[in-house]
Amino acid sequence: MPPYRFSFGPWNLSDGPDPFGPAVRGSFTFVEKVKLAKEMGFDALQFHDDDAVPDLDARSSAEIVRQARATKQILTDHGLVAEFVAPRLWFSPQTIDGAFTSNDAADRSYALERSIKAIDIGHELGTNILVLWLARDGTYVREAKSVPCAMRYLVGAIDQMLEYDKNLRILVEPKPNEPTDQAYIPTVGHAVALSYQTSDPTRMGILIETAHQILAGLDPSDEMGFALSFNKLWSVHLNDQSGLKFDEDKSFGEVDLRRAFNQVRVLEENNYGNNGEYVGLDVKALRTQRKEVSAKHLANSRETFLWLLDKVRTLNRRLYAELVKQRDYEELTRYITAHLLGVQY
Ligand code: XLS
Ligand code: MG
Repeated sequence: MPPYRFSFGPWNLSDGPDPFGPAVRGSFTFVEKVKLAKEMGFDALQFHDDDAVPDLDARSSAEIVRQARATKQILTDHGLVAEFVAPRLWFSPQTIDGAFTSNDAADRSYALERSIKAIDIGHELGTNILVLWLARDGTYVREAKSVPCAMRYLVGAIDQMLEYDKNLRILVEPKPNEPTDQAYIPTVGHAVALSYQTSDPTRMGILIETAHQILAGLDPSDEMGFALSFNKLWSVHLNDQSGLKFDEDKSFGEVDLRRAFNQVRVLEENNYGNNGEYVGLDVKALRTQRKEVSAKHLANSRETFLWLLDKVRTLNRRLYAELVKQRDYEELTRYITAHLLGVQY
């Protein structure tokens, strides 16, 4: 059994702005973030394209390659690798109405070109994984777009990426809302269905984020099990979420420990990681943290995963199977509660 390997993105270490107020602490430089990742026991970093190449839209292809190589060198110098690159398709004026599903053909071309740049950056960073979080591909007003038409645009763009790089693997990260009112690929089921519409479903996988499943009213561990049953769970963004509100990206397990336990259980029971998949954390530091303690959420989330892994591995599997056989689920839930609390059972 290979040990689990962990990753996060540079955006998970921030100076604390939110939509209602500015930064509240100093920022870490990229090199400081890489050092922190290594110190905290992480193995890889995840990248938005412009985390690796700042000011991407303003740069020539030669500059993009040069900057991406410099970023890769920093990773190598610190013993880390890149897990994936994700094009930032939600920031520029050209993505206001969506990226691949914008009603404007010029904007759709921008989204594809930007994604191709992200693929090129991935080459330089040594990863063939592209993550698509389809942030603005959806609507605020239902009548604004045609869904079948939007799906044709989306599949067409994905096919062009798959054609551009024959080794590329694309992971769709579904999320039901925010920033849009309704997203077009809101759930894991939609992402699986989308993958089968593309020219090469074998190169299409899913990244499941805990909070996004909760926002969709679904159970994260069941969604992981569903994707695993199609061999499509190729990355995760573990975090936590308190109910149906904005995407909180809380530390893993800090809202609902039992829900976190079940995510670790499903990953462990289905050999997640055996094909090189990482345990990614997409967690946000509380705005109230001072800078010197503003990386704890990452170390804590990783440690909680390992604590829960121990709980999964020390389950009394004979008792578990017997209770399922007896269909005594009341006793099963009691046993799990006792086990999580460390109560002698
Ligand atoms: C936002 C997403 C984002 C992606 C990476 O809700 O979780 O952080 O994971 O682009
Ligand atoms: Mg995420």
